Amino acid sequence: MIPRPGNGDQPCKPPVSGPRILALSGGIGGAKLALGLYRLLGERLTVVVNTGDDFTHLGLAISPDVDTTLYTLADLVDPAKGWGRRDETWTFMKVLGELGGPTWFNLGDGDLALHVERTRRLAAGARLTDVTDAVRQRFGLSCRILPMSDEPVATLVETDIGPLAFQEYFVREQCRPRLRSIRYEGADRARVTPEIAAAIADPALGGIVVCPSNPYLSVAPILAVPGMRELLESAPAPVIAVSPLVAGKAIKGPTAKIMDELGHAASAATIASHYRGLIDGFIVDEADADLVGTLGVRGIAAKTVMHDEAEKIALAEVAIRYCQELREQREWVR
Ligand code: FO1
Repeated sequence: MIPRPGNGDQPCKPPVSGPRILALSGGIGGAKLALGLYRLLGERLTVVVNTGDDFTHLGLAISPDVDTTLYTLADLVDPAKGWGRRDETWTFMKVLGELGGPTWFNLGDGDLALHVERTRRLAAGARLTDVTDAVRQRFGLSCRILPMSDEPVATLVETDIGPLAFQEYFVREQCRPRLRSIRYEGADRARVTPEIAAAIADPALGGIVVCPSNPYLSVAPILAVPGMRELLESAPAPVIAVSPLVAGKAIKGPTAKIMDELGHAASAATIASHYRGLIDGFIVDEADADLVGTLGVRGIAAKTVMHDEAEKIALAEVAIRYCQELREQREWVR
Protein backbone atom coordinates (compact mmCIF):
# COMPACT_ATOMS: atom_id res chain seq x y z
CA MET A 1 0.00 0.00 0.00
CA ILE A 2 1.52 3.30 -1.04
CA PRO A 3 0.90 6.08 1.50
CA ARG A 4 -1.37 8.83 0.26
CA PRO A 5 -0.15 12.42 0.48
CA GLY A 6 -1.41 14.50 3.37
CA ASN A 7 -4.61 16.49 3.23
CA GLY A 8 -4.85 20.16 4.03
CA ASP A 9 -2.40 21.07 6.77
CA GLN A 10 -1.22 17.47 7.17
CA PRO A 11 2.03 17.17 5.21
CA CYS A 12 2.80 13.94 3.40
CA LYS A 13 5.29 11.91 5.43
CA PRO A 14 6.50 8.89 3.47
CA PRO A 15 7.52 5.87 5.57
CA VAL A 16 11.25 5.31 5.84
CA SER A 17 11.11 1.60 5.00
CA GLY A 18 9.97 -0.03 1.77
CA PRO A 19 11.41 -0.41 -1.69
CA ARG A 20 13.52 2.35 -3.19
CA ILE A 21 12.92 3.80 -6.64
CA LEU A 22 15.56 5.17 -8.98
CA ALA A 23 14.32 7.66 -11.57
CA LEU A 24 16.15 8.82 -14.70
CA SER A 25 15.18 12.36 -15.62
CA GLY A 26 15.91 15.36 -17.79
CA GLY A 27 14.41 18.78 -17.11
CA ILE A 28 10.87 20.09 -16.77
CA GLY A 29 8.76 17.06 -17.84
CA GLY A 30 10.86 14.54 -15.94
CA ALA A 31 10.96 16.71 -12.82
CA LYS A 32 7.14 16.70 -12.67
CA LEU A 33 7.07 12.93 -12.21
CA ALA A 34 10.12 13.10 -9.94
CA LEU A 35 8.12 15.46 -7.69
CA GLY A 36 5.23 12.98 -7.52
CA LEU A 37 7.68 10.18 -6.67
CA TYR A 38 9.33 12.37 -4.04
CA ARG A 39 6.02 13.11 -2.34
CA LEU A 40 5.35 9.36 -2.04
CA LEU A 41 8.86 8.10 -1.33
CA GLY A 42 10.88 10.83 0.36
CA GLU A 43 14.37 9.54 1.08
CA ARG A 44 13.61 6.29 -0.77
CA LEU A 45 13.88 8.18 -4.08
CA THR A 46 17.08 8.66 -6.07
CA VAL A 47 16.98 10.79 -9.21
CA VAL A 48 19.75 10.42 -11.80
CA VAL A 49 19.75 13.61 -13.85
CA ASN A 50 20.94 14.43 -17.36
CA THR A 51 23.95 16.75 -17.52
CA GLY A 52 24.26 16.78 -21.33
CA ASP A 53 22.58 20.23 -21.26
CA ASP A 54 25.30 21.64 -18.98
CA PHE A 55 27.50 24.39 -20.34
CA THR A 56 29.79 27.20 -19.31
CA HIS A 57 28.10 30.55 -19.86
CA LEU A 58 29.48 33.93 -18.78
CA GLY A 59 32.25 31.93 -17.10
CA LEU A 60 29.71 30.07 -14.94
CA ALA A 61 29.04 26.32 -14.70
CA ILE A 62 25.34 25.95 -15.54
CA SER A 63 23.55 22.61 -14.93
CA PRO A 64 19.97 23.32 -16.06
CA ASP A 65 18.40 19.89 -15.55
CA VAL A 66 20.06 19.37 -12.17
CA ASP A 67 18.80 22.79 -11.07
CA THR A 68 15.30 22.23 -12.46
CA THR A 69 15.15 19.00 -10.41
CA LEU A 70 16.45 20.70 -7.25
CA TYR A 71 14.10 23.68 -7.58
CA THR A 72 11.07 21.54 -8.47
CA LEU A 73 11.48 19.09 -5.59
CA ALA A 74 12.19 21.94 -3.15
CA ASP A 75 9.08 23.87 -4.29
CA LEU A 76 11.32 26.72 -5.37
CA VAL A 77 10.71 26.43 -9.12
CA ASP A 78 8.97 29.11 -11.19
CA PRO A 79 5.64 27.32 -11.79
CA ALA A 80 4.92 29.14 -15.05
CA LYS A 81 8.27 28.48 -16.74
CA GLY A 82 9.10 25.16 -15.08
CA TRP A 83 12.76 26.25 -14.76
CA GLY A 84 14.49 28.88 -12.64
CA ARG A 85 13.24 30.16 -9.28
CA ARG A 86 9.81 31.45 -8.36
CA ASP A 87 9.54 35.14 -7.35
CA GLU A 88 12.80 35.78 -9.18
CA THR A 89 14.22 39.25 -9.88
CA TRP A 90 16.13 40.05 -13.07
CA THR A 91 18.41 43.02 -12.29
CA PHE A 92 21.52 41.15 -13.41
CA MET A 93 20.07 40.39 -16.86
CA LYS A 94 18.79 43.96 -17.27
CA VAL A 95 22.18 45.47 -16.48
CA LEU A 96 23.99 42.83 -18.54
CA GLY A 97 21.87 43.88 -21.53
CA GLU A 98 22.57 47.57 -20.89
CA LEU A 99 26.29 46.74 -20.93
CA GLY A 100 25.94 44.95 -24.28
CA GLY A 101 26.42 41.45 -22.83
CA PRO A 102 24.68 38.28 -24.14
CA THR A 103 21.09 38.08 -22.90
CA TRP A 104 19.74 35.08 -24.83
CA PHE A 105 20.11 32.77 -21.80
CA ASN A 106 18.20 34.12 -18.82
CA LEU A 107 19.79 33.92 -15.40
CA GLY A 108 17.67 35.31 -12.58
CA ASP A 109 19.36 37.01 -9.65
CA GLY A 110 18.68 34.21 -7.16
CA ASP A 111 19.48 31.50 -9.69
CA LEU A 112 22.74 33.28 -10.46
CA ALA A 113 23.92 32.69 -6.88
CA LEU A 114 23.64 28.92 -7.42
CA HIS A 115 25.74 29.08 -10.61
CA VAL A 116 28.37 31.26 -8.92
CA GLU A 117 28.57 28.91 -5.93
CA ARG A 118 28.69 25.77 -8.09
CA THR A 119 31.44 27.34 -10.24
CA ARG A 120 33.43 28.26 -7.12
CA ARG A 121 33.19 24.78 -5.62
CA LEU A 122 33.99 22.99 -8.90
CA ALA A 123 37.03 25.27 -9.40
CA ALA A 124 38.18 24.27 -5.91
CA GLY A 125 38.14 20.62 -7.05
CA ALA A 126 34.74 19.40 -5.83
CA ARG A 127 32.78 16.85 -7.88
CA LEU A 128 29.45 17.92 -9.40
CA THR A 129 27.88 15.07 -7.39
CA ASP A 130 29.08 16.62 -4.12
CA VAL A 131 28.19 20.19 -5.10
CA THR A 132 24.68 19.03 -6.03
CA ASP A 133 24.35 17.10 -2.79
CA ALA A 134 25.41 20.12 -0.74
CA VAL A 135 22.68 22.22 -2.42
CA ARG A 136 20.18 19.37 -1.97
CA GLN A 137 20.87 19.40 1.78
CA ARG A 138 20.61 23.21 1.94
CA PHE A 139 17.21 22.91 0.26
CA GLY A 140 16.11 20.39 2.91
CA LEU A 141 15.50 17.57 0.42
CA SER A 142 15.72 14.02 1.74
CA CYS A 143 15.99 12.19 -1.60
CA ARG A 144 19.22 11.82 -3.56
CA ILE A 145 19.78 13.85 -6.72
CA LEU A 146 22.72 12.48 -8.68
CA PRO A 147 24.19 14.06 -11.83
CA MET A 148 24.63 11.31 -14.45
CA SER A 149 28.42 11.72 -14.33
CA ASP A 150 31.05 14.01 -12.84
CA GLU A 151 32.87 14.29 -16.18
CA PRO A 152 31.54 16.85 -18.66
CA VAL A 153 29.27 15.50 -21.41
CA ALA A 154 27.86 17.97 -23.95
CA THR A 155 24.85 17.24 -26.13
CA LEU A 156 25.60 18.70 -29.57
CA VAL A 157 23.17 18.83 -32.47
CA GLU A 158 23.87 18.89 -36.20
CA THR A 159 21.22 21.06 -37.84
CA ASP A 160 20.42 22.64 -41.19
CA ILE A 161 22.13 25.83 -39.97
CA GLY A 162 25.22 23.95 -38.76
CA PRO A 163 26.38 22.41 -35.48
CA LEU A 164 24.93 23.87 -32.29
CA ALA A 165 25.58 23.37 -28.59
CA PHE A 166 22.42 22.19 -26.83
CA GLN A 167 21.41 25.49 -25.21
CA GLU A 168 22.13 27.40 -28.45
CA TYR A 169 19.69 25.06 -30.19
CA PHE A 170 17.13 24.87 -27.38
CA VAL A 171 17.04 28.41 -26.02
CA ARG A 172 18.78 30.74 -28.48
CA GLU A 173 17.33 29.15 -31.63
CA GLN A 174 14.10 27.97 -29.89
CA CYS A 175 14.49 24.48 -31.50
CA ARG A 176 13.66 26.01 -34.91
CA PRO A 177 16.56 24.52 -36.96
CA ARG A 178 15.95 21.09 -38.51
CA LEU A 179 17.83 18.43 -36.62
CA ARG A 180 20.06 16.03 -38.58
CA SER A 181 21.85 14.17 -35.79
CA ILE A 182 22.71 14.33 -32.10
CA ARG A 183 25.96 13.44 -30.38
CA TYR A 184 27.06 13.41 -26.76
CA GLU A 185 30.56 14.84 -26.74
CA GLY A 186 32.77 13.59 -23.94
CA ALA A 187 30.46 10.66 -23.17
CA ASP A 188 33.22 8.17 -24.04
CA ARG A 189 35.39 9.65 -21.26
CA ALA A 190 32.57 9.89 -18.71
CA ARG A 191 32.21 7.39 -15.87
CA VAL A 192 29.31 6.13 -13.80
CA THR A 193 29.76 7.62 -10.33
CA PRO A 194 30.11 5.29 -7.33
CA GLU A 195 26.87 6.77 -5.94
CA ILE A 196 24.91 5.81 -9.07
CA ALA A 197 26.48 2.33 -9.27
CA ALA A 198 25.56 1.72 -5.60
CA ALA A 199 22.00 3.02 -6.08
CA ILE A 200 21.41 0.69 -9.05
CA ALA A 201 22.89 -2.34 -7.27
CA ASP A 202 20.96 -1.68 -4.02
CA PRO A 203 19.09 -4.88 -3.05
CA ALA A 204 16.31 -2.64 -1.66
CA LEU A 205 15.70 -1.20 -5.14
CA GLY A 206 12.08 -1.80 -6.14
CA GLY A 207 12.16 -0.28 -9.60
CA ILE A 208 13.78 2.06 -12.09
CA VAL A 209 11.52 4.65 -13.70
CA VAL A 210 12.53 6.43 -16.90
CA CYS A 211 10.64 9.72 -16.56
CA PRO A 212 8.70 11.21 -19.52
CA SER A 213 11.72 13.23 -20.62
CA ASN A 214 12.88 13.59 -24.21
CA PRO A 215 14.36 10.14 -25.05
CA TYR A 216 16.90 11.56 -27.53
CA LEU A 217 17.95 14.82 -25.87
CA SER A 218 17.55 14.04 -22.16
CA VAL A 219 17.59 10.28 -21.50
CA ALA A 220 20.03 9.23 -24.26
CA PRO A 221 22.94 11.24 -22.75
CA ILE A 222 22.43 9.38 -19.45
CA LEU A 223 22.48 6.03 -21.27
CA ALA A 224 25.57 7.15 -23.25
CA VAL A 225 27.73 7.15 -20.11
CA PRO A 226 29.82 3.99 -20.59
CA GLY A 227 28.52 1.14 -18.44
CA MET A 228 25.28 2.93 -17.44
CA ARG A 229 22.96 1.00 -19.73
CA GLU A 230 24.54 -2.33 -18.77
CA LEU A 231 24.16 -1.53 -15.06
CA LEU A 232 20.50 -0.61 -15.55
CA GLU A 233 19.82 -3.72 -17.62
CA SER A 234 21.30 -5.96 -14.92
CA ALA A 235 19.68 -4.09 -12.02
CA PRO A 236 17.94 -6.19 -9.34
CA ALA A 237 14.63 -4.51 -10.19
CA PRO A 238 12.36 -3.89 -13.17
CA VAL A 239 12.91 -0.89 -15.44
CA ILE A 240 9.84 0.96 -16.71
CA ALA A 241 9.46 4.09 -18.83
CA VAL A 242 6.69 6.65 -19.15
CA SER A 243 5.92 7.90 -22.64
CA PRO A 244 6.56 11.63 -23.16
CA LEU A 245 4.14 11.60 -26.13
CA VAL A 246 0.35 11.72 -25.94
CA ALA A 247 -1.43 10.80 -29.18
CA GLY A 248 1.78 11.58 -31.10
CA LYS A 249 2.26 15.01 -29.54
CA ALA A 250 4.63 16.21 -26.84
CA ILE A 251 3.04 17.93 -23.85
CA LYS A 252 5.90 20.43 -23.95
CA GLY A 253 9.17 20.64 -25.82
CA PRO A 254 10.44 19.39 -29.17
CA THR A 255 10.19 15.59 -28.79
CA ALA A 256 7.67 15.07 -31.63
CA LYS A 257 9.40 17.62 -33.89
CA ILE A 258 12.83 16.08 -33.55
CA MET A 259 11.50 12.53 -33.96
CA ASP A 260 9.99 13.63 -37.25
CA GLU A 261 13.25 15.29 -38.33
CA LEU A 262 15.26 12.20 -37.39
CA GLY A 263 12.93 10.07 -39.51
CA HIS A 264 11.05 8.37 -36.67
CA ALA A 265 7.24 8.25 -36.52
CA ALA A 266 6.24 10.42 -33.56
CA SER A 267 4.34 7.89 -31.48
CA ALA A 268 4.58 6.17 -28.12
CA ALA A 269 5.19 2.91 -30.02
CA THR A 270 8.42 4.33 -31.54
CA ILE A 271 9.60 5.32 -28.07
CA ALA A 272 8.80 1.87 -26.67
CA SER A 273 10.91 0.28 -29.41
CA HIS A 274 13.66 2.89 -28.82
CA TYR A 275 13.85 1.65 -25.20
CA ARG A 276 13.56 -2.05 -26.16
CA GLY A 277 16.12 -4.18 -24.30
CA LEU A 278 16.30 -1.64 -21.48
CA ILE A 279 12.73 -1.56 -20.21
CA ASP A 280 10.46 -4.27 -18.82
CA GLY A 281 7.28 -2.22 -18.97
CA PHE A 282 6.02 0.94 -20.68
CA ILE A 283 3.31 3.36 -19.54
CA VAL A 284 1.45 5.08 -22.36
CA ASP A 285 -1.14 7.79 -21.94
CA GLU A 286 -4.79 6.75 -21.76
CA ALA A 287 -5.23 8.41 -25.18
CA ASP A 288 -2.84 5.76 -26.56
CA ALA A 289 -4.46 2.83 -24.73
CA ASP A 290 -5.07 1.06 -28.06
CA LEU A 291 -1.27 0.76 -28.50
CA VAL A 292 -0.92 -1.50 -25.45
CA GLY A 293 -0.35 -5.00 -26.78
CA THR A 294 1.32 -3.73 -29.96
CA LEU A 295 4.41 -2.19 -28.34
CA GLY A 296 6.76 -5.19 -28.43
CA VAL A 297 7.10 -4.74 -24.67
CA ARG A 298 4.62 -5.11 -21.80
CA GLY A 299 2.59 -1.95 -21.32
CA ILE A 300 -0.22 -0.28 -19.46
CA ALA A 301 -2.21 2.91 -20.06
CA ALA A 302 -2.60 5.67 -17.48
CA LYS A 303 -3.17 9.41 -17.29
CA THR A 304 0.31 10.77 -18.02
CA VAL A 305 -0.57 14.46 -18.40
CA MET A 306 0.39 16.15 -15.13
CA HIS A 307 -1.22 19.56 -14.62
CA ASP A 308 -1.08 19.76 -10.86
CA GLU A 309 0.57 18.08 -7.91
CA ALA A 310 -2.28 15.59 -7.45
CA GLU A 311 -1.76 14.36 -11.04
CA LYS A 312 2.00 14.09 -10.51
CA ILE A 313 1.43 11.99 -7.39
CA ALA A 314 -1.21 9.88 -9.16
CA LEU A 315 1.16 9.03 -12.04
CA ALA A 316 3.97 8.35 -9.57
CA GLU A 317 1.68 5.94 -7.74
CA VAL A 318 0.88 4.12 -11.00
CA ALA A 319 4.60 3.87 -11.81
CA ILE A 320 5.51 2.52 -8.36
CA ARG A 321 2.66 0.01 -8.43
CA TYR A 322 3.63 -1.13 -11.92
CA CYS A 323 7.19 -1.77 -10.71
CA GLN A 324 5.79 -3.70 -7.74
CA GLU A 325 3.54 -5.79 -10.00
CA LEU A 326 6.37 -6.64 -12.40
CA ARG A 327 8.58 -7.48 -9.45
CA GLU A 328 5.98 -9.70 -7.81
CA GLN A 329 5.36 -11.52 -11.08
CA ARG A 330 9.13 -11.59 -11.62
CA GLU A 331 8.22 -10.81 -15.21
CA TRP A 332 11.05 -8.33 -15.33
CA VAL A 333 13.68 -11.07 -15.32
CA ARG A 334 15.12 -10.81 -18.80
N1 FO1 B 1 14.96 27.88 -20.87
C1 FO1 B 1 14.53 28.79 -21.76
O1 FO1 B 1 13.67 28.47 -22.58
N2 FO1 B 1 15.08 30.06 -21.79
C2 FO1 B 1 16.03 30.46 -20.91
O2 FO1 B 1 16.51 31.59 -20.97
C3 FO1 B 1 16.47 29.50 -19.92
C4 FO1 B 1 17.41 29.82 -18.95
C5 FO1 B 1 17.73 28.88 -17.96
C6 FO1 B 1 18.60 29.21 -16.92
C7 FO1 B 1 18.90 28.31 -15.92
C8 FO1 B 1 18.32 27.03 -15.97
O3 FO1 B 1 18.60 26.15 -14.98
C9 FO1 B 1 17.46 26.66 -16.98
C10 FO1 B 1 17.16 27.59 -18.00
N3 FO1 B 1 16.28 27.26 -19.02
C11 FO1 B 1 15.90 28.20 -19.96
C12 FO1 B 1 15.75 25.90 -19.14
C13 FO1 B 1 16.71 24.96 -19.91
O4 FO1 B 1 17.23 25.52 -21.06
C14 FO1 B 1 15.95 23.70 -20.34
O5 FO1 B 1 14.87 23.41 -19.53
C15 FO1 B 1 16.76 22.44 -20.29
O6 FO1 B 1 18.10 22.54 -20.55
C16 FO1 B 1 16.10 21.33 -21.12
O7 FO1 B 1 15.78 20.34 -20.23
